Amino acid sequence: MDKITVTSPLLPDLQEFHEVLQEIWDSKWITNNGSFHKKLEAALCEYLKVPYISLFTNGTLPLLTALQALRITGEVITTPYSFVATTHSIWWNGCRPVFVDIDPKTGNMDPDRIEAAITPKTTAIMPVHVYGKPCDTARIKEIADKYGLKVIYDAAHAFGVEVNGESILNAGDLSTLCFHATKVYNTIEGGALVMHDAETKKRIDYLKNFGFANEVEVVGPGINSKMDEVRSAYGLLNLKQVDAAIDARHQVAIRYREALRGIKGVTFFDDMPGVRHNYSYFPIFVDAEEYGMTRDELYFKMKDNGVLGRRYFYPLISTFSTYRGLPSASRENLPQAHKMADSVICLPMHHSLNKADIDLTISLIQR
Ligand code: T4K
Repeated sequence: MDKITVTSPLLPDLQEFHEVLQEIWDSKWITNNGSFHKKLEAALCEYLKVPYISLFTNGTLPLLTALQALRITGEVITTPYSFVATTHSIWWNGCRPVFVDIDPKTGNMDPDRIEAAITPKTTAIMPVHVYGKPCDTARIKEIADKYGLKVIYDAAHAFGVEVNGESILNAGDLSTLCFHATKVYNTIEGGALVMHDAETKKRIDYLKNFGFANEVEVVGPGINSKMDEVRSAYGLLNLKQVDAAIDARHQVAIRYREALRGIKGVTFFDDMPGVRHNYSYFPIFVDAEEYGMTRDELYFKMKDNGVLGRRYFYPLISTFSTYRGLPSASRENLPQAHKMADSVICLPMHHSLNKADIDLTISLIQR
């Protein structure tokens, strides 16, 4: 039996990829800000409607580098309901993550809880647009401005997401992207930082290249996180088909919603008004009492039948050994995040799901 996986990578046409590989081979320039790297940065700025972008080798290094670039120290307010890389980036920068509970209506950090978490040591807020659902960026900006804090959005899930025609990636001081194979848009492994001005891009471009400003000057403790030419070229090809992939995902979401609406004990998010969603994930939430089966019972039943959903984001980051001793990691501080983590299943969601895959997934939930 073929398994139906939670996602499947968007792959460029192999013949077209072969042609660009030939070009790279002929040029003998395979990394370090080559021509495909430059072309992909320009193309992504246009597609994403952002002024400046810097490519990275994955989605974790932009998080690490953003905190370095803004010289963040002390405490960083963040959400426990994310992939673990979000909090690890704070820890790797020698800062202390401070967890704030989520808003159950979106899964994102609850802005009403941020102020109570601010201390004299707080220097930044790192929210996540989880599942690509936009955070309340206006409210977060208001709080950040009031207390003089920086805002770095982990926008790993928010490729192409817009609110009232504007990219969500323009919110905050910096936004990070992830182009992993499992995402809506991928460069196999890859990522990016989005910034507002050329000076910040210059600094970040130095930092991702060991801090080199020129052949002899190192202006900061940089790292190596440059995207190479092969993945940049692959990324250019994938950009041509990402809109069609998002449309296909949208159709899957429509079908899931039609079929699952009205099942007692199963809820899901609807689209938000004015938002161009990317349908990166399709989480459902299982209320065991109402549904008559626990989340895990349903999850393993699906698995036994070849439907491999995933429990993103369970367990919560705040429960992992590195973080569970932090005062903000207590269960009492994070009731909504625990509730969501304990009830979620992300259903298969990708551009190449067929009718039979979708029908089987739905039938297993409908019982
Ligand atoms: N911030 C946030 C909010 C993130 O979600 C992530 C990454 C990051 C930061 C960090 O970005 P990166 O440093 O990873 O670029 C996956 C991804 O590895 C990870 O990128 C992603 N978030 C996270 C949410 O999910 P796993 O461990 O669930 O992936 P895996 O290997 O189990 O794959 C899931 C399914 O995808 C497989 O069952 C089948 C399919 N798949 C996967 C791969 C790798 C394929 O069909 N082909 C493939 O090549 O973590």
